[in-house]
Amino acid sequence: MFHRQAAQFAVALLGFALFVPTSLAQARLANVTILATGGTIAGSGATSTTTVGYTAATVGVQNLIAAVPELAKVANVSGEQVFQIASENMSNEHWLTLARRVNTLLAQPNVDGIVITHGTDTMEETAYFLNLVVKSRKPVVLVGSMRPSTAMSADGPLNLYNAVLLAAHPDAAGRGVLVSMNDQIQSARDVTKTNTTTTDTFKSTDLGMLGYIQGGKPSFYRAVTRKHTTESEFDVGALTALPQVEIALSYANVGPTQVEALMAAGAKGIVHAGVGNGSLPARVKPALVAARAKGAIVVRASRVGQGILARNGEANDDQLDFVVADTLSPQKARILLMLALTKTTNTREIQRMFYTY
Ligand code: DAS
Repeated sequence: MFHRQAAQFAVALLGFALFVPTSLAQARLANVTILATGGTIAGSGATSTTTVGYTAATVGVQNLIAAVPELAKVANVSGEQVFQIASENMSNEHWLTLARRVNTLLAQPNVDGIVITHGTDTMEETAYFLNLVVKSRKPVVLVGSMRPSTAMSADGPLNLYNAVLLAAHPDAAGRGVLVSMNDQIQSARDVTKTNTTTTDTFKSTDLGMLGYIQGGKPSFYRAVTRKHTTESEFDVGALTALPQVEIALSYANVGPTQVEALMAAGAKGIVHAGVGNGSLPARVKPALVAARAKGAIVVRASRVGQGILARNGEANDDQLDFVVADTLSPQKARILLMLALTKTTNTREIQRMFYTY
């Protein structure tokens, strides 16, 4: 009898001895919430070689987490399915919902970081929007994949693992919203999708990525210089909608039709994606002048993709009362102008914002 009790006590002691370190280890891990929105990372195809022509946004967040059991070694992970969409369908309303959920979660002391799984088509836009409205220094990391989860050499699982370990790492705090793909760390402000299908598609070209993730460790080599998150003057708290801002693309032989149609549709701001250094084609300029005269804010941007959009360079912005986009792409200039219009219609103030964020 005594021997049996002694054996039971020994087993219990062993179990406790094993339990304590495990629970202590778990207790030491950061708490990371994964907010799933859809995209290819949640996509599935008919065969293992289907890397185009698959269906995006079919796999739920719990299955994404279950597919990478190694996540439990780098963070205490929980998941929420916020949306389940291909990101070409992302809308202003989705952004407001997502931003509110992010800010609510990050205000909780038991949430240390957030990973957002997202389609790659508009990931750079969602990332920049959140970069301007998240009210926390805690890490927010967007991640996606270029191959569906069913494909040979799918990039989603390792991308998700790296994104979670980045969101759990103290070095990622205070750097603005991050995009983590292909073992690289990019800033929300400067990253853009550069290839339709390859896994190295996200780049920050001229201005450079922030660092790498290698062997389960993030290493930062540069930092962003523009304001973001807790330094931002923008707040989505009370907003029920974002002002309508549209983009007009210029090209050889372009006419005024786009600008006129966008104004007729109620645009409060027009981003002109001009050729070269934001040049205004002779047939488009009058339409933009008319738009300004009706109270719309006009931002000169460039379709080129790199470089500073020089104020008073290809047009007399002082005289036209236009704003220039600095180094923001047309799609990101649209986001900043939408948020700017929630604060002011003063073009000098808006130009300051384009030189600040
Ligand atoms: N349609 C693309 C999207 O959802 C798929 C992807 O690349 O994530 O953005």
